[in-house]
Amino acid sequence: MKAAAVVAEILKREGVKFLIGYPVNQIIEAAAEADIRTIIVRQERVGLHMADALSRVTSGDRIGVFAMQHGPGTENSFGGVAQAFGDSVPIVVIPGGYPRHLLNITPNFSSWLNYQHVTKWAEQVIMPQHVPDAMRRAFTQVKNGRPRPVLVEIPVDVMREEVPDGWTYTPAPRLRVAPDPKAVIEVAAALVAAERPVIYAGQGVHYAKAWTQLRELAELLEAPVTTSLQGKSAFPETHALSLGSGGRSISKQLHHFLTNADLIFGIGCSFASTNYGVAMPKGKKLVHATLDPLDINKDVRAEMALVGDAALTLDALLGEVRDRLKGKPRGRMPAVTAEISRLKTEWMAQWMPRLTAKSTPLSPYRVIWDLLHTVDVANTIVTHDAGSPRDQISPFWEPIAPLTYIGWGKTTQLGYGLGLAMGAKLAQPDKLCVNVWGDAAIGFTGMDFETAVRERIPILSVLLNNFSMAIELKVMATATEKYRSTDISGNYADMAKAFGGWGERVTAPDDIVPAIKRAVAKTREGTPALLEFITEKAVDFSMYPA
Ligand SMILES: Cc1ncc(C[n+]2csc(CCOP(=O)(O)OP(=O)(O)O)c2C)c(N)n1
Ligand SMILES: [Mg+2]
Repeated sequence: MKAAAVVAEILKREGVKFLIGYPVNQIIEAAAEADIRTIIVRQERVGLHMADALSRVTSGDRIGVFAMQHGPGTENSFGGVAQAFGDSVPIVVIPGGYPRHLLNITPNFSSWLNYQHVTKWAEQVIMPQHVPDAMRRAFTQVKNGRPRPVLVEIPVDVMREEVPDGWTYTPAPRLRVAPDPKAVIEVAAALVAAERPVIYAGQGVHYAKAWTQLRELAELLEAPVTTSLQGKSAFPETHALSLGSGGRSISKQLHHFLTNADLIFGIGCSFASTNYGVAMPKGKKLVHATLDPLDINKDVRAEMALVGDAALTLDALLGEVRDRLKGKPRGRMPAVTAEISRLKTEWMAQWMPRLTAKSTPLSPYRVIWDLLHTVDVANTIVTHDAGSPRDQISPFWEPIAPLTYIGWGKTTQLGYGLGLAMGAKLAQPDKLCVNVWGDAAIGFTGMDFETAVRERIPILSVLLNNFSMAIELKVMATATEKYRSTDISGNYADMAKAFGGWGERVTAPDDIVPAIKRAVAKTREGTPALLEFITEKAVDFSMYPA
């Protein structure tokens, strides 16, 4: 077998159903020959985002794989891999490499050299017989430890060479690590002793599928729960103990409870400093449970820490906490939930005029509110984009089922959301998959709406078009006044139609819900839909301090 065919066969054994890619890479043809569906995008970055979502919405049970050509393909892919690295997403990237006699000669782009800092594992295969070894290493790394991209660069001449018969491949195992039992006892004691604990859940809970344990711990401790953007949907936000998710904009109840907490317990989170995550107030007792010791004592000082898989960690903690409480809850639930409910009522009263506004151009909050109340939330996967749409949707969207919100933002590349929605739809074809984005974001990756049409990936794209980079108005006042530097133009509903999709431009508040219903119906028929809502240049966010 040729090396490219061996790679395809190994992907099959690893359970890969889709190879997302952009030519030329011999693995694309080899994958098709092996009956792996090949999906071709319009630019590499979007394909990587699709692979990324595939891994995210399957908790890493299925790993997204992307292949591209040496030179321009590898150069143009950098953003997609860097975004996955920033947000800790496990994907396998298989770039072609220059032929061996030119492989590491300037100015030829070396993936192995250049991707070192945005992958957890990168290698070059220079002998065809070592393809199975390289793939075993890559899949073992991507399935274990902290999720992050891995890369195997295979020179084009190696791809064409024969791998001698007798090669073998066994799918890489997924191994779990449990925390130190002694440390678990100390942390359980601290959790029980805390008067006003808050639980902060990250995406480690998603990858470990530890949703039930998270809920059990919260109910046992009668403690409120929030999440990072990446962890959003790990805890039902309609639960009486939910404070909503963290992010750049947050709820009033989250701000209040974090400010008044005596202990914050982070589970499956990095606590990394970021503009797109709620900051931990100073002077709190922080307990940090996470998979990667790299994050312990990095951006925040942890008074106590546990290293291990989130499910095993929560299982161990539940046992210890139950022993301590001896089946007797402390009776805090009514007071805690009443306090959350009172603050939530105040907060919603403050935002209701924006969420139900009848004004034109449309309030982006009204569009989001109507979307939330028109779709079947439990069976919808939604993702935001960089810019105002993220900060407008994330505090108000209340997921009720795990993995129904793809949150992101350790780095925030405009245009990421489209590929995420498409990758989610590939993995979960029965769910409505939605990306909510602004007109700056669509400028980056909008061409790949054509991919959704051509590859029959019927997503719903919700565009908040305010003909502007509204979020930049404040910092570009002079450039805007003198040169109109924040202005953008375009008719994206027409663009969607030109690509063969469903497109509608919506300008009146009463048309929002009917348009959403029509678009959802179109996706059910197999046609991707783009709803272009003409919105105001809103820059009001639920931020604390304002
Ligand atoms: C690739 C990339 N470049 C630059 C930015 C910085 N940035 C964040 S939001 C934004 C403008 C957002 O405009 P739009 O999507 O139209 O949303 P609006 O604020 O108008 O609602 C820019 C330039 C980014 N996030 N990603
Ligand atoms: Mg805009």
